Amino acid sequence: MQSDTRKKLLELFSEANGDFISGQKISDILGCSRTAVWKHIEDLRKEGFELEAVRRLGYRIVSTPDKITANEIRLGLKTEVFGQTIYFEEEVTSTQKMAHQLAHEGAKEGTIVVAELQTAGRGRMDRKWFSPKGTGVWMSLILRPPIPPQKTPQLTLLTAVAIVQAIQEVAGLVPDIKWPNDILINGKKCVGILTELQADPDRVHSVTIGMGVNVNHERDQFPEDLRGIATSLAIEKGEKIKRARLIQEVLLKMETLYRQYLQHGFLPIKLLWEGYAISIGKEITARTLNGTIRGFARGITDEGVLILEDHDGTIHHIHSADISL
Ligand code: BTX
Repeated sequence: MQSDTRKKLLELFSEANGDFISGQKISDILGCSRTAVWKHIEDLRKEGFELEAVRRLGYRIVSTPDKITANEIRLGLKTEVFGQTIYFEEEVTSTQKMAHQLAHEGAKEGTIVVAELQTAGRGRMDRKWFSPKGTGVWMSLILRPPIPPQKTPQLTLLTAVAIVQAIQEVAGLVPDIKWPNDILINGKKCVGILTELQADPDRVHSVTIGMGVNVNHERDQFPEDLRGIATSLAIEKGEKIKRARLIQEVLLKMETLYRQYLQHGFLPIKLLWEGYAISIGKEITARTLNGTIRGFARGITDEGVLILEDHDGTIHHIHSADISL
């Protein structure tokens, strides 16, 4: 369909606000035959629009497709900096990889890279992140915080709080955070966060925060090995969520928290984070590169490091680990 015909047709449906428009009216306004109208409607269906056709009444739009394009993200974005520069790709190996390159070339703070599909999405420690087409939010955000490199793990916790708040706002679900970067609903992971930095020993050049949110996956869309441990917002909510809307809200919450963080430090973020954390006060197992420790999670330090007390009463500071409850 020619893009101006498509635009006119979408405008007509938008003005109709969910009501029927007769085929005759569409054909008059678009200046084409009734058969051509029918073809245009079929084209929209192929693009993911749900349209109802009723004899004598005409056509009405039931739902628009859940596409994420740069325009969908921009329309209604309430931030000042985050997401104001958008790189959108239908397919990338990893948004992190592309964002690193852009950061290296001098991309501004707040630049985002978003893709519909990642062929090599990655998690921490070179693990894989399952990132199929059209169902998730696969996004990387470039930051240039004036903080020393050892403080960057705090940004992972800040991101977790922002995503939890955005999910609450958009989907009405209340997820839990498991230190440091898992966001769970009903015990299953629906979000992964990967914070990577380019830095000298005393100065951060850029931080790239990768966020993967399972939004509209159905249960059988997950590969078998993830089915028992992963979930999506749609599975938990029982209905689909508009991904562009979620992206806008994540960016807004992140920008607000990031400003607060630069002005007042980590304490306000830490307090919010503790309010969502499930592991604090519980007995947990931490698998680190140096071995496994079992004990009680006593909290996090002002740096965002996990404090673990083992059964001998020894206190361990855990910088990086996988946690199980
Ligand atoms: P992680 O190392 O904490 O989690 C990775 C582990 O999570 C995998 O080993 C697997 O068991 C499980 N897993 C893989 N895919 C999924 C999924 N879709 N849902 C739930 N569990 C899964 C978490 O690492 C950090 C992930 C960041 C992903 C984003 S997407 C945008 C950006 N680009 C990129 O390449 N990575 C980030």
